[in-house]
Amino acid sequence: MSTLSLHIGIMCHTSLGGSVRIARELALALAQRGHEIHLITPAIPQGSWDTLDNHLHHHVVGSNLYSNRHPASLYTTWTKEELLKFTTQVCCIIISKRLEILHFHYAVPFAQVAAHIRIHLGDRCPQLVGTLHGTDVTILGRDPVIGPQLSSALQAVNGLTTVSHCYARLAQETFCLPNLPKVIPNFINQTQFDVNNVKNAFPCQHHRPRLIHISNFRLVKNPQAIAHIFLALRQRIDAELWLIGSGPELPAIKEIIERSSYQSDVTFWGVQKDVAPLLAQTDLMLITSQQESFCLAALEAMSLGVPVLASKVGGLPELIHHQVNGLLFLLDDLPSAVEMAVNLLTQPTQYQAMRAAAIAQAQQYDHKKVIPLYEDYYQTLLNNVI
Ligand code: GMT
Repeated sequence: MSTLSLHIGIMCHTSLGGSVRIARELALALAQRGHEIHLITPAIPQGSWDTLDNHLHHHVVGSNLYSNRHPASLYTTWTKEELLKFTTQVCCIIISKRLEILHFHYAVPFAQVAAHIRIHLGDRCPQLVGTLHGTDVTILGRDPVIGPQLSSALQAVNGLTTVSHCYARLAQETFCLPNLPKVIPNFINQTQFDVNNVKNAFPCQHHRPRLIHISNFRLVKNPQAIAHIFLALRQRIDAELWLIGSGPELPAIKEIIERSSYQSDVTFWGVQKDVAPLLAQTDLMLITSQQESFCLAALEAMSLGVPVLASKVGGLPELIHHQVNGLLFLLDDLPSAVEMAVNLLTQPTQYQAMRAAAIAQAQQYDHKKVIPLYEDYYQTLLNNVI
């Protein structure tokens, strides 16, 4: 379907995490394809956000709602005043910039904002699109108070998407949706995660196996299991662990590591703006999440030829095919995870095959393939085909 240049608003949080990354990358990619994009956030972002396109405009509205908050936490418990102020300002942007589409990423509180906008603007309301990313479905959607409110707010939108088939089914069930949300998977810009292009910022000689975990270290990522897997593996083979990111569970992991004899084998890199140069120097990514709608970090690793060992939850089996392009273990079966990691890291032929398969799989999720799916979806909504 060919797409005319559209005026699109994209609303997202500013914390560390995949939904924000996807919203920003989508905004930039759409702007580069000639659409007029208005990225709308409730705060000044953590770190600098490069907005390298004339068609991309960033509006920080509300009262800088993220100041003094942990960079990994999603601030979802807005007061009525915060909601009203944000909604009023977004309505002004919609009218002054003639937005045809307003697309929010993460349901709380943006589905409520969207529902209010529909009431405020009536016939002048643009097409409202929402993308459900993860804990907005699994944790907030199941909350006895927030869940029903969210369900009702989602009735106001014209279109809903999710990032995996598993989450589409889960969202339909959780929110009693009449239709399955459209599945548009997460994506990466392959040029940023291309093993051939990554500038080796920290050149190293041939190294012992290096495991990596990248996350916002929230409880849902079950990150203490990373420490347990690594320490059990380390007793069997010489290896090191790199931890990238920050979040509420990080101190607990540090404590586990510091109590062990392998403290010097673990590097805490903290939050990194550009993870690709580090990721490219590692051999296996560990994911231990209790829930995961997609796992963008896994896709980034695969794109760089780093196989992923992950818990078999949520959308992960749609990306990772066990024993083909990565490894899956049953949640909490840490001994199996250790066994699989040791086997893979000690069998070069199997490792090379899995690495090649991971790269091939990641190529299916390049932004050049996925962004047109969003454009088509917008166009379909504007044509009132849905
Ligand atoms: O819902 C969350 O936990 C936060 C959210 C985020 O903003 O990082 O993460 C979700 O969205 C990402 C982008 O679609 C997905 O890659 C993550 O799998 C998903 N996290 C969870 O489902 C726990």
